Amino acid sequence: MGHFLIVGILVIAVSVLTYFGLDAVGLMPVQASAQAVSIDWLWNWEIVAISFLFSLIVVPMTYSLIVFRRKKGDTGDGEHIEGNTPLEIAWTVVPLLIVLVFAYMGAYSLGEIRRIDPDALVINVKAQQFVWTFEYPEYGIISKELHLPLNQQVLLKMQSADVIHSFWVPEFRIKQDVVPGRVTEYRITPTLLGDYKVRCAELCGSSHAYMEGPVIVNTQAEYDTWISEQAVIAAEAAKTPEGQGELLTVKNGCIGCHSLDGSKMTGPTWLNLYGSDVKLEDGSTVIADDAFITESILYPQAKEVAGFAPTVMPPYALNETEIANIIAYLKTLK
Ligand code: HEC
Ligand SMILES: [Cu+2]
Repeated sequence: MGHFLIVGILVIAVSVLTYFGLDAVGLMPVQASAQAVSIDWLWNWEIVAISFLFSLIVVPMTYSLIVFRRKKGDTGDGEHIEGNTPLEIAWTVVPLLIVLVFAYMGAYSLGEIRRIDPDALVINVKAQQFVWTFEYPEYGIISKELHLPLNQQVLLKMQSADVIHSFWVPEFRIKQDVVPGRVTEYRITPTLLGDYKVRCAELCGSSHAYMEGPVIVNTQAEYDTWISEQAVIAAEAAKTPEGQGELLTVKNGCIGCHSLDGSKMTGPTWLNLYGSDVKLEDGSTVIADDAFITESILYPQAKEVAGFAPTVMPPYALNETEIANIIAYLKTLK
């Protein structure tokens, strides 16, 4: 009986140490949403169960290896044990109960996460290779930044323009796939002011790793200011061809592949593009004039720019005015 008592105490001690050890590693980033609370609660109990199971296996095994190791000169066989019905019933029933309890806790947590606020603020999200764009339908605003007001439930209606992406802000905990051909929903109530990042969590192509966008949780007042500023910017931009061109490049996600600051992304930078000499894959050079840019938008595969994958840019069926506006905008990037 002495062995059982010692092993029992050791199992409890090692469980506690494992639990606090795992806790100290700080596996989770800050908790920044109401939905994160029930997820972290469930996660915590899972860590408790894992710590206990780990120690339940490792402690008796280690104890047996040390205490019951073969004595010098002992060549006999160990005692032969044939079955133990109460033990088998116990190790069937107890895990079954634990699994049922966790199933209940999981369902409860899912219910908490899916809780619907009928007054949720709706924001449309577009995912495409390799950029996130956010549209505030009530205000006609399109932005690369997702601004959210504190303590207000937001309903993101997410669509993909090409392949499967996945919307993931680790601090909010919830992750949701964005699947072409349907609208997936994601509800979140931010509870902590701060700057976060949405990351694409579904391998979606060559620049998947860079498919990130800023997520900013504001106070209601800051949020209102941002919205009215953006509304003014959008209204101003709509008045000039350059402004409309810029909006089109955000809306169509061009800037997910083309940088404005000279850095190389999936596509060539647009800084000083207009009027420059562009080297093509076949060794020739063309001038980036209206004709070349128009062709590059309508038929991206017609001419291959040297050093870039020829097939990644999808063709865009934009009309003449839209293309003229984009060209007007490209001219301003000097
Ligand atoms: C998925 C990435 C991607 C997106 C989105 C994309 N492009 Fe491109 N683009 C490229 C790549 C790669 C090239 C170079 C290879 C080629 O010629 O096809 C390119 C080339 C171009 C060129 C030719 C030359 C140059 O140096 O830039 C123009 C102009 C252009 N894109 C405009 C656009 C516009 C306008 C949009 C949005 C309506 C857009 N692109 C969206 C990847 C992209
Ligand atoms: Cu993606």
